[in-house]
Amino acid sequence: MSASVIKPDNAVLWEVIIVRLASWRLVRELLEMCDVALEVVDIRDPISTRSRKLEALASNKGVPVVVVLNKADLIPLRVSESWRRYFEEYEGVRAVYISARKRLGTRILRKTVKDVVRDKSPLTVSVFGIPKVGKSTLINTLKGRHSASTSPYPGTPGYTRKSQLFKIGGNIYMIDTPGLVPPDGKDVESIIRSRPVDKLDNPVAVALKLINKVLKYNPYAFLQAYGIESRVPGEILAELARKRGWVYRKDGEPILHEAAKAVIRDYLDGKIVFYITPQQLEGSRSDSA
Ligand SMILES: Nc1nc2c(ncn2[C@@H]2O[C@H](COP(=O)(O)OP(=O)(O)O)[C@@H](O)[C@H]2O)c(=O)[nH]1
Ligand SMILES: [Mg+2]
Repeated sequence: MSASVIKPDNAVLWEVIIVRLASWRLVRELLEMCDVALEVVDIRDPISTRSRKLEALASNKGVPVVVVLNKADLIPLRVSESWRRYFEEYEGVRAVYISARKRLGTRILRKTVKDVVRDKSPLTVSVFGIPKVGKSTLINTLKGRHSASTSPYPGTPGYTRKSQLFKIGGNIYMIDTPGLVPPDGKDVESIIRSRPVDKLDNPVAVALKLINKVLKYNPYAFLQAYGIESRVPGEILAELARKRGWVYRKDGEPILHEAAKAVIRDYLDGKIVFYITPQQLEGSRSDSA
């Protein structure tokens, strides 16, 4: 099929499909090359930002996984600790919490990596995870201050040949190309990470879902972030649009999709205070849609 056959409105979808296929291929290649897989997740909602498919692939290949609960600077320490215990005790997976941005927890991460593979030295680790969990930030943190930035969309099969190994302490080496894992699941978390915010089909619908999720765990989130008292998702979007001056010139009506994109971006950036605890997760298992 030639590229011209693809209709413009399908172009984004095609892009997503192609990136997905290339991503899994790269993930498999990286798994072949490493001794330990670091699965980076967002500690604010680790269950929705993990990839069961990645974990299954790693397990099939006999590669141990260490779950890296990243962005711990955004949540209380006791909650970070309880997530670590949840993964280790309840799921039987090694887990560490860190802040890649603040460079906290990397020593315990190195120690854990050595611990899961005791009989091998040197060791090679590779970093995996869905978009926006902090893979690149972690890689740069582990490499040190003066490292080059990495490409967000590795996609070609030969890509890993261009990647480099970095010594990150002891006898541990890291592959500097992150394994971008396509998000799975129908959770709103997967949707907002499946493509750039500007390319979402219906940002308003997605933002409404996201606002509902946030309010469930933090009723004050939008008061804290924007000074908006309403707890009605549609009203929150409308009020944010008006506050920012995003209104149609003709009739002064709020431009909801602009507000929706702002909310999604602020959420991904950690500007909206939100996190789930393992205890809340247990409570919401039955009623989650
Ligand atoms: N607060 C906080 N933000 C982080 C941390 N690590 C990454 N981020 C932010 O999360 C966003 C995505 O990070 P990036 O490394 O590009 O994620 P990637 O898509 O997985 O490579 C960026 O805005 C980072 O600054 C962290 O430990 N704490
Ligand atoms: Mg990246």
